[in-house]
This record gives sequence, structure tokens and C-alpha cells, in this order.
Amino acid sequence: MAKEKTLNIQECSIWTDAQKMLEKAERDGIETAWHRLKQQTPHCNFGETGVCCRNCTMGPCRISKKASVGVCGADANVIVARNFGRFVAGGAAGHSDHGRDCIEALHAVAHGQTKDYTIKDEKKLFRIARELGIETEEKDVLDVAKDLAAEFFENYGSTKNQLSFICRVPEARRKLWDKLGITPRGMDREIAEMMHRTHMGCDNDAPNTLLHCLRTCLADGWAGSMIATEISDILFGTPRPHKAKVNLGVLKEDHVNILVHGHNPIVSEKILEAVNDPELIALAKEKGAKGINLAGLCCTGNELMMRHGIPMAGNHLMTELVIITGAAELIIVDYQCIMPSLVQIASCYHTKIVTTADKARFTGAEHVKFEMHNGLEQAKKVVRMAIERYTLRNPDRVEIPSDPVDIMTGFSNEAIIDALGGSLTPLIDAIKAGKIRGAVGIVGCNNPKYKHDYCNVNLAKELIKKDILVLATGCVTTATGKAGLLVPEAKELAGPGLAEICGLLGIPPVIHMGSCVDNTRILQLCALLANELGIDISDLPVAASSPEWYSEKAAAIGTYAVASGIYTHLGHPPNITGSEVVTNLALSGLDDLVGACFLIEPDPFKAAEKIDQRIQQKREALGLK
Ligand code: SF4
Ligand code: MSK
Repeated sequence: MAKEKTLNIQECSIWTDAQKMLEKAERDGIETAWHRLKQQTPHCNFGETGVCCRNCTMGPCRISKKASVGVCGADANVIVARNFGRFVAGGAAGHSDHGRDCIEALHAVAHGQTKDYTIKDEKKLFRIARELGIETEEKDVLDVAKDLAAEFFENYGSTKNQLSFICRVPEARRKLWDKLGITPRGMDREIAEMMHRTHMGCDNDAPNTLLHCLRTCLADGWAGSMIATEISDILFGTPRPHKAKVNLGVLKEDHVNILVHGHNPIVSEKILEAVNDPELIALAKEKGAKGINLAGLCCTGNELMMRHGIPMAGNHLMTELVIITGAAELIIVDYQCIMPSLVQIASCYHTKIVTTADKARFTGAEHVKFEMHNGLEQAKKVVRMAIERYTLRNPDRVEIPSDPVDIMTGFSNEAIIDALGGSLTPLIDAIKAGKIRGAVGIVGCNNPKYKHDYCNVNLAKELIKKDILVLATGCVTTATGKAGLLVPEAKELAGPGLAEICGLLGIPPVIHMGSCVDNTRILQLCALLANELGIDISDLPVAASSPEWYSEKAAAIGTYAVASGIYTHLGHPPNITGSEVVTNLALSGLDDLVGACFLIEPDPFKAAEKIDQRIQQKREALGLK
């Protein structure tokens, strides 16, 4: 399979488990994302700077010295803004459609359409219902669930014209959004309007298009993603702190290894149930294995790890490498961030790839459709398939490259508030006293353009040294976990103030708050802090960062963070640099409009300095030392 065997493996990843698997990939003749990146480099400059337009068949057009406008007359600013608009609309659509699936699940449970799923956190169901003004007095759990599902469905259309969780947004921010005309109205509405605006002959004013980017992404942050998180907690339990393990060492040589990959816990929760079925464990033993081992990848992995401590095999760039261990019997996927290459690589080993969602099918994979009424039955079928694959494993090709690393996970906002004794006051006091100087959410992906996890890990290390608490989600979790930063003992690597607070609370200086959609936990935490202090989110000494991002979803997250008032660092810019207007707005103009903007800095050490300066400015503006 591999055409290119000249990778400088030491430069591909900071991890020995990844390096060893890349060496094995080259021995086994397997091509990975790193090999394919070499084939794709140098990238097309028009695409990279965002000045290529394919929005109609008078084109495609591209802006160059020779042609400053497209056939229709659109200039670089218009084209770049439109492309970015469609890019973030894609990300917002991904998260919010995931959210819609969660609402459908809640609806099905409430209406008795499934026996496979139940409500695990009734307290949270009632609390959120009350928060949204739903009558709960003397009402049955399922009746409350019905009303909450109906309320959430309304966030997607335009009948209500207002998002439910707008009630969480600090008043000053709400007023600002209203003034700018960017208060999101409905999830689907903003995405559809973005597609409409970017059709030929509609929104031909780049700043105006950019404002709608903010609105679309705000709908993602305060509706699509937030709904996904809250319903997942209601259906599967609100995470609480506990221990887990990470890296490829979580695979077990003598077990049937099953990996879950994707984002939505609706599938993975049933797989977890099925792997604990005594009949299936007995079947695995009959086939010569000692048992069944379940591990996670990417964000579905984060979901299972946050709630149940299921070990995490790896983040985005590890998803191909896990197959190369030769010890993965089956990878079951739902949607998002699943490289199509997995099917090709799996075909070189005994690994089976199973898809579960009609909207995310992969040629060559086996499709086992999961629906609300048959989740457990399908999960058992898939586990049986994995057990059968174990008999095909070639022990001579197995190499599990490392020992797992311990981590602490499960920091929902509820868990954080409990750890603080029931209120945010101790956290606010620690911030005021300068023991914790601020907080940064480091979130997002891997991208083979970077040395895998180099920026994710070094940025986190630099920030905690500066007494800045780091909140990790998505693929950054595995990175910081592998680096030993997700255990309370990592306080030794933090500055004295943060170390003292971590010691008092028994928490790590980098705390794991979940998957990509769970960035809304961070958003909500910021809103809670701002509301408690009577200020806007943009006044808080906080920032966000996605050092090695790659996806449309990450761009949507960064954009809703900025629009919510959170200064946001990216390791590299989106494809916008072909427009001065769009680039200037992103890097500074938005600061005047929404009190936050993007920082682009590929070097994690310099990024840490710049984020630190921003946090210091915010502290001084609040009159803090
Ligand atoms: Fe070219 Fe305009 Fe059509 Fe884009 S919309 S492809 S710039 S003619
Ligand atoms: S999985 S969006 S690579 S974080 Fe959420 Fe990881 Fe980024 Fe996908």
C-alpha cells in the first residue's frame, strides 16, 4: 500500500507508541495520513488562502494577479468570506445534527419507543426542565422528558425564534448580540441562511457575511452542541471524577479488542453494555480469548471515558495506528473524524470496520444500522462479529507498543461545583487572589502538518506553569493525558498558586471536560462565572485554544468562542488569508465588535506568552493583581 517510505518518523509524533506503529506501518507496507500528506504537499495556494470559488458553473474562479475578481465580479474578500461561511456552517451542522440525534433519542425514551435506553440522571432532567421554564411539579419523569424534547426540537426551526439556552448568556452579551444583529434564532435556520447568503448574487459584503458566521456558530455553541451535551448527561449519566488509562497500551494482547470511534454515545453506550454480557464473554473465552476489552478513540472515546472510565487508545492521528498493532478485532464508528483510510488499512489486517449511521457509511465497511428500538441487539451482533475476528488474528503481526498512562477524568460542571463545595466561590476567590491567574480551554484535534501533539502538550505545560488552569476536551485530552498532565500529581509541573489549589482539591492542573460537543461545558462555566461576578464573558481572564485543529467543527467552535467573548488561539489560520478584510477582522476587528478575536501562532511557547499577556490584561482591567 505504501508508496512513500521516507517519513522522518521522529518528526511525525512526540509519542513512542505512534513512532513504533509508524515504523511497523512502513515494514507492513501501510500508508498513513503522514504519507498521504507528503503526496499532497505543497498544497494548492488558491485553496489554502481561500480565494478559489466553486459556487457556480460560470466558474470555478480563482483570484490571482491576473484576475482580481471572478466571472460574476466577486472579489477575494467576498469569496473568502463565503468560503469561510460554508466551512463553519459545515462544522455547526455536524455538531447540531448530533444534537438532533440526541433529542430524537430523548423523545423516543419519553414516548416509550425504546426499551434499550432510559433516563440515567433524573435530577439533571428536572433541573434543566425547570431552568427552561418547563412545569415539573407533580409530573412524571417521562412527561418532563417529553416536554424537554419538544422544547429542544424547537431550537432547530424558526417557530420559536429563540434558543432555549439563551437564558444562560450574561445579559451584557445578549444585549451586544442584539445590537449587532447576531443573536441566533434557530439552529437549522442559521445554517440554511448561511448557505443562502453564500449563493451567487446574495451577500456580497464580507464583513456582513462574517457576522452571519458568528450567528451560525453561536447557534452551534448555545444550542446544537449544548443540547447534545445536556441530553447525553440525562440519558447516560452526568460525569463524575474517576480514573482511566490512555495510549495504545490499553489494548490487550490476550483479549478481543473492540474500539469505538466517532462522537455520539448512543452507539458506544450499547457496545459497553454488550461487552459485559456474560454470554458474549463466555463466547470470547470459547474462542480462546481471556475476555473482551473495550477501548475508545477520539470523542466517542471521550464520552465513554468521562462517564465510565473506559480506556482511551488514542486521538485522531492514532486511529490508523491502532489497526497497525494487529490487535484490533473491530472498530465500530458512528460519525465525524473517521478517516476513510481506516477501511483500506483494516483490509491489510484482520480488523473489521462497522458503520452504524446511514449518514456515515464507508465503502468496504460492514453496515449495522443502529436505531433507538434495536441498539442493544445490534450492539450484541457487532460484539459477536468482533469475537469471530479474534480467531483470524495473526499473533506474529501483533505489536502493542507501550504501557498505558493513568489519568483522571469526569469533570462535568456539576462535578467541578461539587468539588468546590457546592458553589463557584472558592474558584472565584482563587482567581481573585491570583493563585489561579486564569483558565484556558485547550481543545480540538491533531493535524499531520504538526508534529503530533507537540503543540497540544507544550501549550498546556507552559500555561499551567503560569498558574493558568487548563480545561481539556476532544483529542487534546489524550495528548495531555499521555503527557501525564491529567493526574493530581501533575501539580508538580504547575506554578505555585495553581499547584496549591490542585493540592487542596485533589485535582490535576489540566482537567478533562469531555468531547468536542462538551466544549459547551466550558462555555457554560464561563457564563456561570461571568453571571456570578456580574460581568460579561469577555471581561473574564480566560481564553481558548486549538493548537493542532483540522476540522470544520473546530472552526465553528473557535468562532462561537470568539463571538461569546473568549479570546481564541489557533495554531494556523483557516483558509482566509487571501482576504485582507476577513483576516483583519478575525485577528483584530472582532475585538472591537465582540470583545474577543483570534490569535494565530504555530509556536506553543510564543502562544502561551501571548495568551498569558491577554489574561494579564483582563486581570488588570478587573482590578486584580
Ligand atoms: Fe466564479 Fe462568482 Fe461563480 Fe464563484 S460565484 S464560481 S466567483 S462566477
Ligand atoms: S474528535 S473534531 S479530531 S477533537 Fe471530536 Fe478529535 Fe477534532 Fe475530531
